[in-house]
Amino acid sequence: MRRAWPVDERTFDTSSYWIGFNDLDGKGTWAWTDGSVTSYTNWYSGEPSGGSEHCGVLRLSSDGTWYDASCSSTYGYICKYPLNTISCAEWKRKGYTSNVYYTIDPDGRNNGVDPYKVYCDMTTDASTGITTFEHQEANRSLVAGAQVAFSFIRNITYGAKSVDQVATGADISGECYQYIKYECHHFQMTGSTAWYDRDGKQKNYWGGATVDSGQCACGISALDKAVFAIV
Ligand SMILES: [Ca+2]
Ligand SMILES: [Ca+2]
Repeated sequence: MRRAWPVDERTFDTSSYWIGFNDLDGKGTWAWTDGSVTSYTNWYSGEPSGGSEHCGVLRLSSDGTWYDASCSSTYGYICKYPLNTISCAEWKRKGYTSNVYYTIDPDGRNNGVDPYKVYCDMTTDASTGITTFEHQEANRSLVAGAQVAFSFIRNITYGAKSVDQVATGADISGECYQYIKYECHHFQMTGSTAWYDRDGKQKNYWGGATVDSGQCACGISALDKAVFAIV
């Protein structure tokens, strides 16, 4: 059975929505825009009233029942899309290739975290879609006046998404990465700087360094040179 789809009322300032149901075939047969015909309808009493009205509208003010209206009227619209899509990669497999926001639910419908919107990069990698979790710290932060170790702290948040939602999305990903760049000068990194993972565990290694090495990339490359010198 086909039902009316949920309406995001924040998106449209209107109470009527085109639903893609019409009888424009000239035979008076009501069908969806993809050509499919359904036995399920939800017409308001007395509708469709016909005449010059050939396009179906859903009205929130009438409990979501349908009316036929003139196809040239301006209303909001409701689009059909697959439910239970877990990632941008799956959206792409389903044929969606635009770089826009999509709704994903990494741990499945009616299970775990609620669905949420992410930006899908469908073009950088031709073979898959990349799920992007945007956060508020994409730009450099000026650190002023922090003298004591660990005295400057920056929390990273991902918009309206909870840590569990982001973590669930990361957990199902084949690869997942996030850059944290440390650009301070004349400051001792070891024992003075750290980042914290989703569980609050302190991590003391930085970009390009081995996990838990307590190093940054330049520390690792300097170590490599020393080893080669000995050999
Ligand atoms: Ca009507
Ligand atoms: Ca879920």
